[in-house]
Amino acid sequence: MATSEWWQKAVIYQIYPKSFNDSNGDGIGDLPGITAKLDYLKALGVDALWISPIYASPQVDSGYDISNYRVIDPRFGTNEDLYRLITEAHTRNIKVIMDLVANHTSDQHVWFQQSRQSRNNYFSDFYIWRDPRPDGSAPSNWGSYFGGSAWEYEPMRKQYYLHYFAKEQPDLNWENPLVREAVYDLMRFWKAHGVDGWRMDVISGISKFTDFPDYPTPNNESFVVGALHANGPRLHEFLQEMNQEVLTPFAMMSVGEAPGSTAHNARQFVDHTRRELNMVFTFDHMDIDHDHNAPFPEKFHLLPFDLVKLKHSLSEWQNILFEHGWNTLYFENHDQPRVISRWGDDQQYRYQSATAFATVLHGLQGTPYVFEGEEIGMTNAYNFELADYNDIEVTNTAKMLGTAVTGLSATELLAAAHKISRDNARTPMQWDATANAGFTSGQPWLKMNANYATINVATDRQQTQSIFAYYQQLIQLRHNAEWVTAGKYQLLLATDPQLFAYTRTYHDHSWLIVANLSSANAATTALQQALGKQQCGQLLVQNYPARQTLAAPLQPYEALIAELK
Ligand code: TEU
Ligand code: CA
Repeated sequence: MATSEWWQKAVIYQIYPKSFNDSNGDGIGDLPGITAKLDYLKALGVDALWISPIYASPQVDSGYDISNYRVIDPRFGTNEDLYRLITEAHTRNIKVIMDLVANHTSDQHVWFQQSRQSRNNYFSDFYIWRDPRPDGSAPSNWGSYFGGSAWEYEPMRKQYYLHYFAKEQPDLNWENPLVREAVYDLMRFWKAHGVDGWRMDVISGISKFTDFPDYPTPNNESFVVGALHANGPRLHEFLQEMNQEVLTPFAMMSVGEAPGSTAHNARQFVDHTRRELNMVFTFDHMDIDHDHNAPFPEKFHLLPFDLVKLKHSLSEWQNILFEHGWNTLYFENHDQPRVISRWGDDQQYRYQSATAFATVLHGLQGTPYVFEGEEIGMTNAYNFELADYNDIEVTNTAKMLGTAVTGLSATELLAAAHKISRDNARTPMQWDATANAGFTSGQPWLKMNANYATINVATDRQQTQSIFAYYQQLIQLRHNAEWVTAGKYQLLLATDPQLFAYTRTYHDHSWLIVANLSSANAATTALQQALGKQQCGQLLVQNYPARQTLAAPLQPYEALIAELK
């Protein structure tokens, strides 16, 4: 596989627009706010922005419920504000990737408003409608990712419609060619306005098993979210069609969010000979601390960090996609908590663990995604009470407390939310130590993380140990070193519980990437044995400046990238 596409040497920065920068004091981040920070992003060195949804939306699921795909939500500004942002980004050689949410729309979208009216209008088959069972109940026991049934009854049609997410997010019917053409058309519309590519929301879900067979219910659960929710029979046919209709002719980059896909079936999406997507986001490595035997919602029953599982998962994707397809590399996004709070140490070793996780991620093959605030080591928000959460996953679960459905107490839910809730990533960006971290002059839409006076961009960039400066180095390395793009990956010490170590080999030269992902010292004896005759040469990146060789043990969260000789 060639490695000459722009996105193969790129680092992409994800912006969660509500929380990035508020330009008009209404407490909500907006497009002029992003434009005002383009020089900051240029200084970091990123090549493209992925902006989470900014389209018209009732915001039931923070913009992932779209009521008009072609209009910018007034909360974020105007279409002209976006065109200006794109122009300004392009001037700085930064590309703009938009979020394509095409598995579902908002129930306020005109398509759904029409579709729900009757069984025989133009939009009737834009969504997935099924008759009730003879007893009037939902067509199947399929569950919603956000709790409860995935089916909602519509009295006007006397039918149920399908929704994988909130009931205000009805799933589109991709079997209908009119739906597919409508999606391709809106993609062309944004291309005409300068958009360079797409991040595709739950793309693995667009093709349904249209007979919706009941899931077996081992735990006596009423509703199940399982394997049938993804990878439906026509998925790859649809993606190939989309590729021919839009992606290839208009040269748009594509990254699909693919819950439910394994490294093996990921090749079906990203094998370059199949002409579907450029890359997909896996959930495998994000699932390592989810207890799959826990009651719903699984994600609120967390397991401790297991480095061996993390290495296994990431290595599988590195190995299986090598020379066939391209990886995404990420630890954070708007659906995940802060990595240093989840798996590192956000107190005593905040700088060290932030840079250590960054090192092992950015040394891999693929395109790294940096989520806003990750580059300054922002942490989870421990100052939230249950009432402070906006994330529908928490608010829905809070409604079910004390019922048989969750088995969680309020105290347990709050403790879990501090660890894993999506709002940990969604608190406003911390720019400086002034009121509300310089994010807004008004009242922020979501509570601030209490630590903004000490953790913020301005403070970090003044430190000798600056996380931002470390990210700059990693990004430059990706731009400049061919081995980072193309080198072959090999994991070392697969079962070592402290060290994540691997080599990248390119044209007979090798480089070592290693991090101690624990807060105790880690001996290097086994590492040196694994390297055999190869010696540690020049250090390219390191988060403990004094080190010159591999002789001494690696200190807590110590990380480095070295040439081997
Ligand atoms: O997420 C898809 C998805 O699978 C989520 O349920 C994910 O597993 C969950 O957020 C993890 O806690 C996408 C978007 O990224 C998410 O923000 C949306 O809520 C969801 O689709 C619906 O559009
Ligand atoms: Ca605003």
